[in-house]
Amino acid sequence: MNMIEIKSNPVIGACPHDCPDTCSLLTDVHDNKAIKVRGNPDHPQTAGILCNKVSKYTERTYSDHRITQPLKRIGPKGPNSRFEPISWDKAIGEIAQKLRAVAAEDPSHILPYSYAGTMGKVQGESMSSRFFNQLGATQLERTICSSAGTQALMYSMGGKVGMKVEQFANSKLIIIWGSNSITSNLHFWRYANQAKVKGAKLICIDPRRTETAEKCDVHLSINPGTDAALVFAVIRELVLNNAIDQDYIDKYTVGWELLKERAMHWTLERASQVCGLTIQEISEFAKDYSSIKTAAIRLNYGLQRSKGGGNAVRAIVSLPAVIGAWRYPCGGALLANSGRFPTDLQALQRPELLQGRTPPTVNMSTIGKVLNIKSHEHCFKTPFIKAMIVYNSNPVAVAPDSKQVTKGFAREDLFTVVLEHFQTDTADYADYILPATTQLEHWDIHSSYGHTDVLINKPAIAAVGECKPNTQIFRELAYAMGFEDLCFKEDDLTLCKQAFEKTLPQMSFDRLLEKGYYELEVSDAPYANGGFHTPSSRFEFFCEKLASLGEDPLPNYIPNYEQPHLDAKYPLAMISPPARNFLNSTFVNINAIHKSSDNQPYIEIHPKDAQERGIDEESYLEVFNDRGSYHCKAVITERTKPGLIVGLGIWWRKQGLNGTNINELTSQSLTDYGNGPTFYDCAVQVRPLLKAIT
Ligand SMILES: Nc1nc2c(c(=O)[nH]1)N[C@H]1C(S)=C(S)[C@@H](COP(=O)(O)OP(=O)(O)OC[C@H]3O[C@@H](n4cnc5c(=O)[nH]c(N)nc54)[C@H](O)[C@@H]3O)O[C@H]1N2
Ligand SMILES: Nc1nc2c(c(=O)[nH]1)N[C@H]1C(S)=C(S)[C@@H](COP(=O)(O)OP(=O)(O)OC[C@H]3O[C@@H](n4cnc5c(=O)[nH]c(N)nc54)[C@H](O)[C@@H]3O)O[C@H]1N2
Ligand SMILES: [Mo]
Repeated sequence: MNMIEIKSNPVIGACPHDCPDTCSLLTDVHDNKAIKVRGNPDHPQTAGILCNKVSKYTERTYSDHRITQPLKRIGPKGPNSRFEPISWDKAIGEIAQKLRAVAAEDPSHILPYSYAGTMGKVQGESMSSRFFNQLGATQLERTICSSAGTQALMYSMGGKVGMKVEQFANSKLIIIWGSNSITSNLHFWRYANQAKVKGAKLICIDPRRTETAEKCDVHLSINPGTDAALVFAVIRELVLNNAIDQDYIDKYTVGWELLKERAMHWTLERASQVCGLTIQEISEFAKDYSSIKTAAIRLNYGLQRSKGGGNAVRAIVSLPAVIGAWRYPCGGALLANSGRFPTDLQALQRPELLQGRTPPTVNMSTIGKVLNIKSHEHCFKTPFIKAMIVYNSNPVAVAPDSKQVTKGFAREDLFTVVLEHFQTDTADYADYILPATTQLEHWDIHSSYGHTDVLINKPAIAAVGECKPNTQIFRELAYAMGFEDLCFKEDDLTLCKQAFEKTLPQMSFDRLLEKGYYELEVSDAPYANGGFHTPSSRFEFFCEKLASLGEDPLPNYIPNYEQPHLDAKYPLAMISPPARNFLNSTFVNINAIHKSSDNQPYIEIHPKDAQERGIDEESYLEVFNDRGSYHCKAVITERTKPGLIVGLGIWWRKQGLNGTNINELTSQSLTDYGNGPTFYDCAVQVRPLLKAIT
């Protein structure tokens, strides 16, 4: 399949990782061996720059730990599992037989579980979706990352469309809000830096003094989950100082008077108490925001991982509508630009294969609960899962409340297939592990959530060992299941074309193959004259849709579920944002990266909290709450503040002390909008770990 001969060298590709930057890659190949992956200098968004982890992509591809042949479990499920090799034919035959038997009973007993191991349109949800649609399997609500923020943008703005990222280079005031750009959005940081060199002021709003916060002019160390309160106080200041753009508000928004009324209750004093900022910090921030019309806000998904996360996003994106910053290309806000891409999901995923069936849906963020439903509770709302196929995800490490998740995965009556590159925590629970190709070995096509270019990825090398693309694995499973629709025969190049063929006819596929990227022709200032994609075509401070659902139509400050205070059983707040050298739980097992990173899991704790607990630099910690306990090294630092501990990145459980990772502590409670997870809404206690380090 996909027999296009790759003659060019270097080979053009696209970074598949879940990062807003979606870089264009060049891979130098010699004798079918990938020598080096580089950033494409001709792609303006990439500008020849790659992050540390992806520049080690060949090490990951050729790692000795890579799974290169299908495996079948012969030991117990879990960290002590053992596997033996099995042929592809046998593995596919046995899996199909099992799935056929379960489907014959009720296909809703089968669940796909996937997320963003690759963001590719083809190796993500194309052939796999066709397969599960034809099967009529339970559908997965893919909420684990961005659903609260996404839903917030839908309510207020009607879509995921924001400023063009390159426009930040021209802004005079940049607010980096709930984002550690140097870690998770490096190419945005390049634009912010260009603006800084031209004299722009940079403000970072983040509970932690991140490497990004350190490089900004101002750092507002806000309490987690309190951003909406800050916004209200700022709006009040804007009103009091006559800094609102009444013309923009009148022409292009709905509900201003009601929002204003709510904001007027937020004095500087009140916000200061809730947010943990001084009155002066807030008033100066409001002054900056009111005096610079081309103010630009880069918010990221970090701030929507708490109970009121969706409301916080709605509150923040209201600010540019209040001061009319949307009028300017370099003013406004950016959370995501994914809505600018007309991806043809219909063509890729073929929902018509459901043939009128409406299978149940389960939320991936509560997989711990889903897998612990009892067989007698089986019904449309709570399907009893007997078989699960996991691809592009590592739920045992990344899903919240992992004690529940591992308990579910360990069920002897659960049949689990994992498509993977490595023996992850999730693969430890598989009945079959099927070896998947990496981005260097398969075709794909990509959009981006940070910039506005389509990218193509050509395979640079032949598949390593017996690895196969996800698409091919689902094709073979479809064949073994007897699925006859011709769509199961389409090859990956055809799928790449289908992604935009009908919806973006002006994009020449041949030119894309040659150049590697295509820049969408999209507006620089999408809301300069209103044009929001809401039902009212206006920015909805007041959302009619929410009102009709009987919910609060305005954004509000919604306190966290878990509010630590000094006298509480769990007095510390814990957040667990991305680590610079990892991508969620990907790359944590790559030595080349480990050496350049910290080589063991740790928690940052403020000197004051450490001292009170008898914790010193040599200490190992037990971090605990009612859900579980996590054992790791202590790092005592003023990057965090009293009352807040920070654990970066998602280590695999088996790399952590005593087989634990941070998601032992996080909960399955969901966000206000979008049923998202609340990873950063978590109260814990910490004590020194006395012994038992394994
Ligand atoms: N290197 C690297 N890059 C990544 C990832 C990675 O794991 N590693 N992950 C990728 C993924 S999946 C995503 S979704 C994206 C975005 O991922 P995000 O989760 O947005 O990650 P960050 O941009 O690091 O920003 C999170 C920042 O928000 C701060 N924060 C936490 N709670 C709050 C709060 O309540 N309010 C405010 N104002 N700030 C808060 C954290 O301290 C952190 O610095 O990044 C992607 N890029
Ligand atoms: N505590 C805490 N937990 C979090 C977060 C947090 O900030 N704190 N962040 C959350 C967020 S934002 C996200 S997006 C999720 C991410 O959760 P996941 O999407 O599960 O991301 P990864 O941990 O990177 O795991 C992806 C897996 O896919 C595999 N993979 C990559 N490419 C392919 C392929 O082509 N085929 C196959 N079959 N496999 C492939 C990789 O080897 C890797 O093991 O985690 C969430 N969990
Ligand atoms: Mo994410």
